[in-house]
Amino acid sequence: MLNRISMTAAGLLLAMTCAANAYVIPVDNHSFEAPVRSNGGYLSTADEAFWFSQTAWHHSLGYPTYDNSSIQYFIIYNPVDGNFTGSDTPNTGLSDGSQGIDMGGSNPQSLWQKITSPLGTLEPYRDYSLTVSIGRYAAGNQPRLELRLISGNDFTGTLLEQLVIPYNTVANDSFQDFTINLSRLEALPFMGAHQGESLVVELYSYQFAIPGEIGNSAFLDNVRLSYVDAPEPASLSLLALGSAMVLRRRRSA
Ligand SMILES: [Ca+2]
Ligand SMILES: [Ca+2]
Repeated sequence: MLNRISMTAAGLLLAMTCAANAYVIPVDNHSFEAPVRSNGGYLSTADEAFWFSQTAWHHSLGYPTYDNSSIQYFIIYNPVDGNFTGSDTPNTGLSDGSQGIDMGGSNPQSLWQKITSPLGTLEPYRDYSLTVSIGRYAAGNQPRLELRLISGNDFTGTLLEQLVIPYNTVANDSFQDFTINLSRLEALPFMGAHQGESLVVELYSYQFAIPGEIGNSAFLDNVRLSYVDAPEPASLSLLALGSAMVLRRRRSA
């Protein structure tokens, strides 16, 4: 009896030591709290030097992040109460911190922002997870958005997974987290040609681009990327061995 219990425990312990570990992949300025803006403040052309220093950020116009003609923009913004209830100082109304991204423009076109922080490389046996907080202004409409996880060492990269957030999915004057999950099984078909390529996060907005969808700027905040290490084949063998030990002891009981 004692032997049966100890053998079962050993099998369970072996299985447990193969359990997955979660890792956070740092994203530069992921909550857009720097540089600090006053209430209602946003980056302007005077801050271009800041944007040009942010090599991890790539705007659809080829500008680092800010287009001084305001046709398209991706600006760090400190909202006011008129944007979100409670977002004047002390900014209790936002999803994370005091600032986020106002992504929009004045032209009927879509725009994108890519983040290459660096975010590490695409590797097998990992379950990836990307989460972004999306806000809808109090008196506004949330444009159709797409979150994308891409592998590639240039802008032509390969789309691994994406999430479409339809027009006005987010409730008025509120925030909602949206998550893309790329499981190891979904990732495996990309491994032959794309393993080891850089990971890229893309934020895509259909600002004014879809007839009938009268959008305002998108408000984005708190970009989070992580992965869970899944067992590799060698570990899977150990896991199977552990399970087999448990099963064998149960059968012989
Ligand atoms: Ca923030
Ligand atoms: Ca504020």
